Amino acid sequence: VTAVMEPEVTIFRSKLPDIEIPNHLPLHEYCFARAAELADAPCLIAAATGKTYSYAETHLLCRKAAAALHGLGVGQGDRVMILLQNSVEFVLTFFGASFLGAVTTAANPFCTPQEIHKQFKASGAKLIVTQSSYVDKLRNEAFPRIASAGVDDDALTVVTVDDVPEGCVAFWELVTSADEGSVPEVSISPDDPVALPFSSGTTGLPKGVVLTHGGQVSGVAQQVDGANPNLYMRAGDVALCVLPLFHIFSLNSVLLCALRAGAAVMLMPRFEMGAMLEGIARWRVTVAAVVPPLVLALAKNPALEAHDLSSMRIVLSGAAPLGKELVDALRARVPQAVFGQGYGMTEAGPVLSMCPAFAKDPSPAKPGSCGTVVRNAELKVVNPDTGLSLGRNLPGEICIRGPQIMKGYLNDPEATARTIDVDGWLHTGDIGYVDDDDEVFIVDRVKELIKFKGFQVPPAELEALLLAHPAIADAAVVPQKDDAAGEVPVAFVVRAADSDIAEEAIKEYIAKQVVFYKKLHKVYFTHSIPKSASGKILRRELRAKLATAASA
Ligand code: 4UU
Repeated sequence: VTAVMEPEVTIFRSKLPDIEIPNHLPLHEYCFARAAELADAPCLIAAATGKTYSYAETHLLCRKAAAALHGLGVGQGDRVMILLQNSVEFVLTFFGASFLGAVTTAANPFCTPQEIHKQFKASGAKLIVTQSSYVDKLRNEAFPRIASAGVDDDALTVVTVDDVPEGCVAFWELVTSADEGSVPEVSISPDDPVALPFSSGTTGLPKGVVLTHGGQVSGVAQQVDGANPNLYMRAGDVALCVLPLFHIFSLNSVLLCALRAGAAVMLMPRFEMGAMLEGIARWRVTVAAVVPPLVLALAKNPALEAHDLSSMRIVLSGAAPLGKELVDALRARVPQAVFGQGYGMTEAGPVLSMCPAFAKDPSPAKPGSCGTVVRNAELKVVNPDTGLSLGRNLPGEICIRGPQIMKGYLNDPEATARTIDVDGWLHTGDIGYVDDDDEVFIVDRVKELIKFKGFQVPPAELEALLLAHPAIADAAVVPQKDDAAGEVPVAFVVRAADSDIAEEAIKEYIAKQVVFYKKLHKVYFTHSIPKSASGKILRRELRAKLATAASA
């Protein structure tokens, strides 16, 4: 008998020691653990109104929101959809649902009715919290009829945070009158879902990513807990929350981490340069989570000089690659701040690695690095073709394992099995390497995903729309490099026989059906789409075609 050789696996771990993670706690209990101690400290700051809420007020309002949702029929395991910009109401709904053992799925309110409906349907949400201006999107025929008197079994309950259009329920009226003592006692297990963001992962259409209480507690603890937190925030810090909370970067690394650390969260409903700079100066923002296009906008903006940004201590960039030149351009204008990157993926809970220069006891990070793997987790790099583990400095697919990763995709065991292998490794579809100093560098992406300013653009979604057009015989959507957005989606299209459909017509056809960042920036007509024997689009070939065209 010949012994089967176990292939050797190189596992990379954090340079910081592992910590104790209280992941038996429900997420709300974990995040508000110091609510009593910090009762009068600022917790939420609504930048738009200037209103601030202390930890005691926020905690109380979250429990009132739970009671209000419960009164509307929301119970353990139910899904609540949030269709809001960053706001106090977003936070209250998220934690209100958490208290009940319910699950929130947040969507971009700028999405089209069709896009929102897909997530609504897939998530099985029974109630939507939104603002009055978005209600018309829900009057689309795809949605169930909006209940006319609050609770009604077949109808959709729509709660609005401002005005109350016909059939909708007033958020604040319910929340202020709710009795926080009426929140039912629920027993929440660490394995229970708490959040359901949507992501296309490495392939296909957007899928519900099941993030659990225990997983989110772990993911937050890996960043901000322990004697030497990797992302050091404390009471007195003010975190800028301008990235949308429906995306996991902002939800997890800003909101949840800041609350756990006892910091205040300055909520901005949208990105508007002037308001953001004023907010940073007025509320003395210390920690800013940003995406590379925001760094670009800041670096180029002359208004920066007119604002006092001296409070800024940490600038954490993520969701897309951040170039060294860009950092240098901004660093000169905010010299006292530490710049660095986090590397995250919705399915990974989300953070895989974080800049060690953000730690309480900091260590330096090189330009372009995404920091070191978070604590209590394992990272490996594998050859994407053979799956064999690679050593230092060798690029391959990054895989992560730990208590923070998703439980799986909602109702999609096949997609889950393709992403998390039997040994518990989550395959990211990112190509990167770990250097001699344990720093992670991302160099490429083998998955289909396109990222426009950090927003997900799933090619499969656009391809399905293109193929539904009678004048289009075949199509493929791939990323094209772009200075401002990082990447933009472009299409290769095979016209149907006898069709002479023009580029503009195709772009308009798509633009009508999708949110702004999924719009096609270019259509290339071609005679065929390169495919493998099994029918998979050879995206690498198309990307190479674009690259040669660009350099020609
Ligand atoms: C190069 O983008 C995210 C989450 C980002 C995040 C979260 C918490 C960053 C820092 C943080 O603290 O999630 P998704 O699911 O929208 O997109 C995931 C993909 C990754 O697989 C990778 O391809 O976005 C890309 N990405 C990055 N690429 C994410 N961060 C980076 C990065 N550099 N720093």
